[in-house]
Amino acid sequence: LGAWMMIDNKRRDHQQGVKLNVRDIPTERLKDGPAAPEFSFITLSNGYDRNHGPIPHILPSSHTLTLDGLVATPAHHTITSLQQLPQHTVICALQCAGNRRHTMRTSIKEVQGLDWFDGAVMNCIFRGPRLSALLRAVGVLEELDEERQRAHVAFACRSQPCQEDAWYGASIPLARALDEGADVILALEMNDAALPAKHGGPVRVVVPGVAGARSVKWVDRISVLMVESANFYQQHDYKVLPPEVEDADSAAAWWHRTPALQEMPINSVVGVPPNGSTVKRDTEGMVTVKGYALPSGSNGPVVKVEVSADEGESWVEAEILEVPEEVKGRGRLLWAWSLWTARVKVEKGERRRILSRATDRAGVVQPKVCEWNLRGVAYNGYGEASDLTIR
Ligand code: MTE
Ligand code: MO
Repeated sequence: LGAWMMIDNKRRDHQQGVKLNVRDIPTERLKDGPAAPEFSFITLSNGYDRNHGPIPHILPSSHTLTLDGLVATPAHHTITSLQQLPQHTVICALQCAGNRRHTMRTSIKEVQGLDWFDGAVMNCIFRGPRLSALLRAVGVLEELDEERQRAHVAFACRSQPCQEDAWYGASIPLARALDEGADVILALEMNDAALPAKHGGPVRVVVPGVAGARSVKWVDRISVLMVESANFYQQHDYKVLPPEVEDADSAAAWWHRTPALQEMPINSVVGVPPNGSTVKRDTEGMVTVKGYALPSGSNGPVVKVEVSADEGESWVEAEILEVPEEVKGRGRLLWAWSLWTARVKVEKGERRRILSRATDRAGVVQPKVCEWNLRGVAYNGYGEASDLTIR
């Protein structure tokens, strides 16, 4: 599972962006991962991490998880009791909703938020009990009547004071939580080892296909509610605000009217050649292009990736790489990313671009442009390597 390409994972705390209200949090704790992780099919050790507060270091033996809210019999779990339940494996690409925010900023206009390039994503093997099994055990009705269609399952981490709230929390619709096909788990392991502290160890939620913000790390309370989580990051962040909302003041009136972002859209990114690089064509005038593609939250996997070296006039189909032998058979692949490669003919010149676009199982094609939103979330315009010098 060696490194296959590098993805630019730069980000900076953009000056005009949302002011990082760091308060008492040591700045080194707010770092969001290495500058340029190596991308292999399974992201092994250098995946991004995103923390809205300090990383708590929790002894597994002292951690408890409460299940409460609209359930028949509230319950407590320990890490040991979670380990004793049937374990389910999920291979999924976990991504921050702000992945590719830099491209939205630079190709459309200024946005607020950490200046993520293309590396706020990792594709890992997660393992742990199914959320649906835990919820059934405490007596959540499987038959959802009309009222219950609006119910949410809220995840909280009360041991982490955050920049914008006293704790971290998020919620997903109860229907998704109860749907076995949605593969929501409480991960105790990542890549066949105990979940590392920075990724939420000893236990985190993993909601495949949904914005990473809902996969609450160090989760210590799960509540069935008739409303969404009241947490700041559910209510006032991670939403696709309408394009007319252009600053924080006008956003104030819009947060409660805008749905929380859940499923992420079909996406793809060009990783090789990197932006701004000089590329020498081979003897046939061809250039090798590599990248990743991300499935949408409901119609994975990615079934096709195409590449264009003439601004979208013509497209060549990329080859989607086979999944490594050691990963095959470990789980369904509908939540995983696809790594792809293509050879395209490119004209010599400067400031050239190479574009990519992915198609999902339902035939949805990644759009050329993605509508701008103030927080720069869920950007999925064509993948691009820009400012290339082709020799
Ligand atoms: N859970 C807690 N408790 N605190 C957090 O700050 N960040 C969320 C989510 N879960 C967060 C959290 C966000 S915004 C993302 S994108 C993912 O975790 C990142 O997961 P990772 O750090 O394992 O990559
Ligand atoms: Mo995030």
